[in-house]
Amino acid sequence: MADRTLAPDRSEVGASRALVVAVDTQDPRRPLEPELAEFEALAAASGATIVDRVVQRRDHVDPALLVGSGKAHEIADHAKALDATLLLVLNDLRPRQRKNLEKIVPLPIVDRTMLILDVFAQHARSREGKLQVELAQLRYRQSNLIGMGADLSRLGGGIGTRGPGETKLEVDRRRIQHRISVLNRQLEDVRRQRATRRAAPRHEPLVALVGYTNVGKSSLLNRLAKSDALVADQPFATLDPTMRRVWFKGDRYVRVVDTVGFITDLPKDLVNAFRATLEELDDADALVHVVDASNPDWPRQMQAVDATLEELSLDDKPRLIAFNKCDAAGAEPPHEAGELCVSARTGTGIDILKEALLRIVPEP
Ligand SMILES: Nc1nc2c(ncn2[C@@H]2O[C@H](COP(=O)(O)OP(=O)(O)OP(=O)(O)O)[C@@H](O)[C@H]2O)c(=O)[nH]1
Ligand SMILES: [Mg+2]
Repeated sequence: MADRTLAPDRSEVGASRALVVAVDTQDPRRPLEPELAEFEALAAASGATIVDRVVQRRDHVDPALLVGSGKAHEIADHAKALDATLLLVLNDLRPRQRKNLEKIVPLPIVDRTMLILDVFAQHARSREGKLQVELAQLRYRQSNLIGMGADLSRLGGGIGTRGPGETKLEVDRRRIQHRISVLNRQLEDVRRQRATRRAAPRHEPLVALVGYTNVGKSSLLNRLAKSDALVADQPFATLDPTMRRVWFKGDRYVRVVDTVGFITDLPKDLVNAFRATLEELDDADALVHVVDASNPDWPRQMQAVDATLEELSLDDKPRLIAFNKCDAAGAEPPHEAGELCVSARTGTGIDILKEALLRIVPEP
């Protein structure tokens, strides 16, 4: 039976009035602005209203509090004046920083990893996807509990919830651990069933669309296959792989699968968790890396995708790069001549993309 008290906070973020906080360490390799814009798009995707943003420039994040102590009090006052109900912190928080910050700003604090998990929790549709997200959320909560000090351990807890001599923290840990084992077992069942389905003989070539989130992978699949997979102007609209056949002249076709989008520093647990997608990628004969040519941030996004593909040992597959949204990319396309420039919206370049697809997959 599901332990309701451990159900993910669905959704702490949705319907909140969020004050966004970021520390800018002015690292020239990681300019803050695109990351902040992406963070706020994630917040919007999970339903939050952003009331303001506070950015503090410092050489390093404060190890005890993230921001300076004066800044923390300023944030508390500002949050109160704006009626904020949530603090959204761009930088990932160590448990100690979270605990200290909570003492000064009396609001729930959600960091980037939790925000991504929240969007995933709201968008997961398949049973496997839902189990995977809950597992990742609990793992994240577990790693935060472990860091917390003993002073939390005597709080809360009702009659009968605690074994002899057990602290609240120990009870929480035990229940989380228990729920994690249950989820792992259920996931194994779902995966076994999927493996059986996949075991059918397949000689049909498979191409996977990969790319940063929101670049237009689902739109491109729809355009290629004349289908209607979910398209939305928000990160992580697609979480479960969607497969379609794309037909060519003379009865030839390839299967094309649309996958979950990548993002910089995707939480490790989520990379591992989205096994259904990863299995499709493993099976793929070739990859199409879709890039959003209209987004000035495309080079950073492209790099993040390349890094993830390498981490997943997928970088040796035949690969095409397709610059999408060329209709919106302005007069000066950002890519080099000779690269594929397409628009899922207008259909420009789709025929050329199809020809290129045929060239990178093996003959049937
Ligand atoms: N202008 C323009 N917009 C596009 C094009 N292709 C997709 N879009 C828009 O980009 C947004 C994201 O499209 P999706 O197809 O959902 O992108 P995705 O890569 O599947 O996104 P996730 O599944 O969320 O990772 C939507 O608002 C689309 O309408 C294009 O060729 N040109
Ligand atoms: Mg999609």
